[in-house]
Amino acid sequence: MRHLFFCIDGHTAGNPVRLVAGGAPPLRGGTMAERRADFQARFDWIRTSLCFEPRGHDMMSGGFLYPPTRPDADIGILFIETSGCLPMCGHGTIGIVSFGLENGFIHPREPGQLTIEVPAGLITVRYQVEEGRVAHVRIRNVSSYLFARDIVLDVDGLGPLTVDIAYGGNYYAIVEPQPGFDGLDGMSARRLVELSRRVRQAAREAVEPVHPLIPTIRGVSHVMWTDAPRAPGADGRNAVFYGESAIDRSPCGTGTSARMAQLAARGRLRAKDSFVHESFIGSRFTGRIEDTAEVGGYEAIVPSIEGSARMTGFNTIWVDREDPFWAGFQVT
Ligand code: PYC
Repeated sequence: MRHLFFCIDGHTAGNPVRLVAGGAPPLRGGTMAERRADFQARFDWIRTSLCFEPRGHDMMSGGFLYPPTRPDADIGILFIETSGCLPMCGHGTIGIVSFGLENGFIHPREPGQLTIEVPAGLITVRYQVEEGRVAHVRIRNVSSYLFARDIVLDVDGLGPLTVDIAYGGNYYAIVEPQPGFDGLDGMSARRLVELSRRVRQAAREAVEPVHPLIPTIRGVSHVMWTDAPRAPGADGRNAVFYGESAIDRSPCGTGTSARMAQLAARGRLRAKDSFVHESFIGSRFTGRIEDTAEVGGYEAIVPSIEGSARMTGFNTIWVDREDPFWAGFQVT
């Protein structure tokens, strides 16, 4: 039996985005968070077959468009990635919105803006079209906050490492330069993956953050290594680890949101400040603190992130149950 998926492939700031525009399974649930749980319970093979080898790779990431479950939203997005179904994905949203608009899969009620329901809540997007292309997308993300500061982890090979844990749609362990981590210069992606696995494991043993309003969002899933910027005009640089072996090629939307929340909580950024974030490959997102907020008793910010995406092609993928690797595989 062959399952067919029509995909629009591309990237946001260098990180892959696969918009699965045809083949989305019908999902049960009264919210996108419930639909996410239903997808994970009944259709996770679609994620693994489209994201893992041989149809994907370690960084593969994307999502499906759904009708929203609430009247104030234009669309719903379900994210898929090598690590699972993220509650929110910033680079994914920029790509999905761009490719969806450019190919007529998204019809905004008001041109130039969209309200989108994602498993982590409601986000809004503003975009500009230039010569038929979506040139820029700015996401007003979910409220983001610093969950814990100065957690000391004993990391094999690095010694004690002090991290903060912050939420920007996913929970991040944020590592700043310190004894044990000199910064990103001279660090290979391979070395970062190796160290990140240990840092994430140690962080998971130390704390289990749970979102105060959406308890299905829990646990440290990502590790962000930070450093001073390289290029003029940037404010910071990062390398984000996700899944089992991925270093984000984009500056990471939820990671930039978490970083801004951490810096705001530490008094290093203020409301209305912007924050230009460089990725591991030098691509950029421009973040901004739009407002202050509160998440279940935590002081929070409302971050926004701007970036752009490019399509690389259409991809009709089939998953053939006779294929020994129909559900995909990973090599770690
Ligand atoms: O942009 O939010 C993001 C993201 C999460 C994982 C990879 N990119």
